[in-house]
Amino acid sequence: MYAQMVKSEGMKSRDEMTPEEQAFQDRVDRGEKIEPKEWMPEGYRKTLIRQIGQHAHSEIVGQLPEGNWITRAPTLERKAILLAKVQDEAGHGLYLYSAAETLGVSRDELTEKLHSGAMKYSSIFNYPTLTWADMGAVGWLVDGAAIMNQVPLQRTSYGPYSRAMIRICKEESFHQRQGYAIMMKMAEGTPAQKEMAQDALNRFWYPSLMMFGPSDAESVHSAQSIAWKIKINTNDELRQKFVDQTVPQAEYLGLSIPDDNLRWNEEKGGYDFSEPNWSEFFEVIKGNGPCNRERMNARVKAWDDGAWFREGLYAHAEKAAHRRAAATTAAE
Ligand code: BYC
Repeated sequence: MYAQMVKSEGMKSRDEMTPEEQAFQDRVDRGEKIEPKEWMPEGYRKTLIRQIGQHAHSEIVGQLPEGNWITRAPTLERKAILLAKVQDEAGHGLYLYSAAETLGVSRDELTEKLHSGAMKYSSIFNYPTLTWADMGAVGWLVDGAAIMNQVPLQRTSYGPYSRAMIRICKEESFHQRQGYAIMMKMAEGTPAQKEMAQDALNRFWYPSLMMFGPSDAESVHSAQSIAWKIKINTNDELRQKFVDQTVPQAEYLGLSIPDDNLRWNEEKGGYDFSEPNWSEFFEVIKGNGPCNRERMNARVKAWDDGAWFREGLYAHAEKAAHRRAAATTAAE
């Protein structure tokens, strides 16, 4: 049904594991949570830092395409809702950076790696948001895909990541609903509004399918991450679930999924659908998507512009520490 998963580089069979690694794998297999100070294989730690760090970066960069619409939201109510959603994304980024920090990496190091291109963020945020209907499509499809991926991650083996996911998923569900509500309003509106909704769906459909990552046959990390329960499902499994969930929602809106090959497959109990353009995906994650440069420039500028504020906080912390030390000496 799905493409065969490839063996991840350096993945060990049980016989090749040290006794410590075997005991760790047994804990994961029993469904125990791994906590920050406990022993873990170096590869497990590195994989988590990569995935949680990239997830955090996605939340932060993900604010940009929507933040762009706050000043142009059509009503005060829509403006307040969008503002709250974008603030939620900032909060998600912070929970996730904190979860990554429990693995011995600092937020500054992760930020530096994002800015130098050594770490990625979700491909989806390299596409432009051209009309108000795009806010609907982003909430409906992008947050919808994010939830499909993140609900199983609530059961991931690393404690701090799984707990962050529980909180994040609650908020993501509201995000998806607000996106669908915008799409409903537009789809029930004037012919021009309905056309805008259809155009947004046309542009965001395939990039949303790409969010789940390459096909299982091309996914280099899946086999090891699934064995360690860092990931719970394969990329293709989640993509299929997303399509099956989303097609009836599009039908309810009276909009068409831009895929001539889309049809229900009784035998597999799911839809057959066209794959996204994978060469476009690999170009986008290499940094050559429509908005990669714009997004990174905006992040680097925000970081540089905030330098004076971080320096002020460090100076204040240093002064406070001096004062505390002086008070302790005086009391002795
Ligand atoms: N974009 O072996 P694979 C959100 C990279 S947004 C960019 O399958 P893995 C939000 C992958 O990193 C969603 N890069 O990797 C919603 C790897 O390269 P590296 C953020 C991608 O890690 C609304 C290479 O391709 N969610 O939440 O097993 C508003 C090979 O792939 C992508 C998460 O991050 C992509 N789409 O599986 C605001 C969820 N796909 O690292 C925010 C947590 C793959 O070796 N992450 N790559 O250089 C995951 O579940 C997994 O990391 C992925 C990829 C399914 C994304």
